[in-house]
Amino acid sequence: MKIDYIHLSIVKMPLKSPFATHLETVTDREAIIVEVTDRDGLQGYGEGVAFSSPWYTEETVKTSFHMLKDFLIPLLKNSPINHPAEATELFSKIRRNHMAKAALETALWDLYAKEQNLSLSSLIGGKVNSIPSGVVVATSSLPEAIKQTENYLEQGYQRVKIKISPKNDIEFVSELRKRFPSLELMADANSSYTMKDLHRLKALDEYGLLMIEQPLGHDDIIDHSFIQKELTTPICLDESIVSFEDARKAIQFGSCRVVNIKIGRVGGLETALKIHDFCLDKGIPVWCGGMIEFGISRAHNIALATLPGFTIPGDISGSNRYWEEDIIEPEVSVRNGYIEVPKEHGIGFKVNKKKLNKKAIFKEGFCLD
Ligand code: OSB
Ligand code: MG
Repeated sequence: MKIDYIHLSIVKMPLKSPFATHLETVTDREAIIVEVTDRDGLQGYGEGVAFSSPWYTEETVKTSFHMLKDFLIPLLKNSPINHPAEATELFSKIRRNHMAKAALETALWDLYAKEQNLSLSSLIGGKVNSIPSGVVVATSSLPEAIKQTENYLEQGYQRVKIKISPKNDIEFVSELRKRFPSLELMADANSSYTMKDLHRLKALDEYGLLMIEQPLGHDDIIDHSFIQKELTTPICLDESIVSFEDARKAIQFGSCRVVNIKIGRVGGLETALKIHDFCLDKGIPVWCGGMIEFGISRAHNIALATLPGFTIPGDISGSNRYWEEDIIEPEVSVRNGYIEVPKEHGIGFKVNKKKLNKKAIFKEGFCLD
């Protein structure tokens, strides 16, 4: 890969409606768009999914930008690579900062697929033409949660995830279950419970949730293994798994029965693929998590979710779930509960540069040759 130029833009857009968890309410989304251009003028795109403040992980848009500008891009400039899979090893000289690494690494994957005249999905071994789509309802109001759920089911979504904490869990889960008896329903706690709340988690067993996501500490693997033994509902880990080693340990300890894979959280597509392969081998179902993302990251998620271990609908919703207009063309759309996998090369969606520029609040370019 002969990279000539890398361009970073920070884009900012308001969400259609606030996204509320017990940790933070997101109303505006900032993200870094990475554009890599090779010697032949082909371009690959990645999206940095860190938030404006460090509520979900320790990274922010600003720390990601700093890592890209001052460390990751210079590393790539000094050590050119032939395949995107080499980026993980190269970037391992920098501790953590996974979302910054993934932003650049995924752009390299998109570019490489385009150089090979392949869709990203087929490059990584995806087989299916469409993927099932799930959606997240994130509001602190129960009537609003019911309304949104009805609305998303009308749009065809196959699975609904709600956000819970010890403050609203039984109330939300029991009411939604009563109203939607056959709904594929799951709940994400984003680390709002402690070991003392085991009775609350046990009480949720009777509602037939697909899984409970990340009940305990954001960096815990040990305590989850104790509570998983006490629950019939499968635990899914999100925040706790930031590396291949975390996934291996969580599965070997029995800390979860399902894994949420997010490319940004684990530092890139290469590691996401390794975690997928390991889980498939161990019979652990995986699904693709979401980060309230724009179309570029959404497109990378679609490609990832075409792999055989992704047996549960992910948090990959249509562009219109969050945005009045997305920065890609066509937008991601959900039809009869499925998203069609594009056949075009790379991520398979065009970036609308006019829209990207209109939404950009900061830009900087870097020459590599
Ligand atoms: O915990 O899965 C999470 C969004 C931002 C940060 C963390 C999480 C989420 C979601 C997915 O729940 C939302 C989406 O992208 O649709
Ligand atoms: Mg989660």
